[in-house]
Amino acid sequence: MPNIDAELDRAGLTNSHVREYVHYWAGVTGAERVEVISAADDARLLEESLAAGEIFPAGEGLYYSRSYSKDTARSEERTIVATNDPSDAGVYNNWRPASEMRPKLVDLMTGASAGKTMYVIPYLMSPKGSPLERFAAGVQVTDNRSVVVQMIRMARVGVDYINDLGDSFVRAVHVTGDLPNLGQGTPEDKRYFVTVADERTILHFGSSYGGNALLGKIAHGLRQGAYDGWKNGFLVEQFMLLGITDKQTGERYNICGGFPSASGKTNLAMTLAPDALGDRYYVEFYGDDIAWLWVGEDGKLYGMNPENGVFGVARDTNEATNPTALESIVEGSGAIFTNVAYNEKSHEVWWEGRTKNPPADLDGWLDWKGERIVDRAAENAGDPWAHPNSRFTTTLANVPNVAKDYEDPKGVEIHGIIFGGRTRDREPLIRAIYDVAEGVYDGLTLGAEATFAAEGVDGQLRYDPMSMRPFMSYPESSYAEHWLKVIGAATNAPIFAHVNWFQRGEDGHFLWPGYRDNLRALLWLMQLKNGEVTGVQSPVGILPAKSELALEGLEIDEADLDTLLSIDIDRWRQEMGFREKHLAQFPELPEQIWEAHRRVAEALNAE
Ligand code: OXD
Ligand code: MN
Repeated sequence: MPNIDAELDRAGLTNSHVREYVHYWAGVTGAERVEVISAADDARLLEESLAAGEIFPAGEGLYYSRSYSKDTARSEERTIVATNDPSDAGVYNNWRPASEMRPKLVDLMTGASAGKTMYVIPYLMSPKGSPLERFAAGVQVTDNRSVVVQMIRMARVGVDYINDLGDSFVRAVHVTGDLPNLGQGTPEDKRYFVTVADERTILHFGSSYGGNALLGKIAHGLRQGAYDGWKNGFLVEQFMLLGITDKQTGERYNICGGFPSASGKTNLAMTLAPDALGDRYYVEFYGDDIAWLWVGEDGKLYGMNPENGVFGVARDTNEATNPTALESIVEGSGAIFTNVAYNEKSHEVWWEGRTKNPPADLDGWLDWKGERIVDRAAENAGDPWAHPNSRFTTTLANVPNVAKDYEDPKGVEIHGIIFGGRTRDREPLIRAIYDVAEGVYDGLTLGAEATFAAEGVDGQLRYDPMSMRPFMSYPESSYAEHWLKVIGAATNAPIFAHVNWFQRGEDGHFLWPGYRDNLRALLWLMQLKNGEVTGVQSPVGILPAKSELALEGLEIDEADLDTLLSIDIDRWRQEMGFREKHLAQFPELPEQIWEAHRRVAEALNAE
């Protein structure tokens, strides 16, 4: 038996509820040692991980790691929200009774960390002193050192964050399991990623990668957070958050928003003003993946990024798409790359889209699985070098344009909420919505285009309400109702907008250049909210008049611009049918949402 109390004493972990929790899980998992972590342990843990061959050097103060090859992404089918109340079951949350899941996970975890160290990571998913602090505290126990160094980057870590919080902490238990023998993706799959939301307990077994293993991030920061928010009057969303300052007028706007996967959320979150507008506008970064939103005592809507780092998708990150990200992973930043390609001789890393072509000299290069590129069989020559979900992990403090007040516990006032679809046609560059119910309706019908051509429904979206489909922890109708309630309580309601950077011409070319130029759409939104422009009313919201968009320094075809600033009524009418079916899945959806749907449908029919 490890001497747990001696270690808890050494670390100054005095919270008796946490101590009891650590004792319990050390007993279940059979760990040989217990070690309490603080952020100050980072350098030592990195040294130990390097010595153990768990990570590799990737330049001065940069690290490389590889996950087990079948453990590379979130696994929605193995992810479960469990509670003690069957009415918590929704369409997307994969609900199971807590009484069924808890014993299953205890059974899987029993003895599963034998011979290993159980690291105890006390963390906070907020700046200290936040009004939501008591929902943000957690203690992850894990038997995986790589998870620890990732968590130190993604969360605020140390015993001081939890010692005074009594029982108000999330119990986040992670056991890696015997990765090569878990039957990932087969009928014998042994993995389970369970959030027992009404017990504020997270039990993840069978992974060491990403949200399956860094429990502060997605399991707590999104799923558990959303459930707590529902019960306690705040919102938790998979949203980026940025601030724009107009240096000429001194006006400041903070915008948050959700984008389905692969729709450029991180790139937008870290964007800079286009060069031609850089003298006037300054963009600050708050967060790329999660926002918690609440109405303050002054009636304003506030938001904060609960994370302390960025776990960004590496693919296609380059000087054009996201120069800010590249600057935040430079030598000395302590960034960790996972599942990208690695050169075992030069210690360089590379991923698809980092440069146009892969390095010409193949000497020393290994793909994300650790296999030599030069030894590849001819039929595998075209395989990607990096996994599509390969990542970089870096702390917020490394991001060059991180907002000066990113650690302010008060959070920042939110002026706009955007939803970013990924649509080849129909969706204009931006359409603004003032009405709260119509804005919430728009979020609920967010989606990215899927290729359902085979079923004859080309152009149909895979709906991803508010980009929360994989993270929903309570029923969708309650989710809609909660949104209406929280945003409806704000005295200065944010303006909503739907943006789409992905419209294409008949020949397939993108009509809009994207990336830094996307800021032009958000500048217009700021000006609309501020009464500086009026836009043009359409059945689906207010579109910019051509003369209102700041187009300095942008070369764009007039006809493309016309298409970007107009809507295709026929495609929209078709879309309304798809939306109706999508929303009809959710029993007892608030009448206000249906009214918004009918208003839009009628406006389209009147055209
Ligand atoms: C995700 C992530 O899975 O951000 O969305 O890691
Ligand atoms: Mn995410």
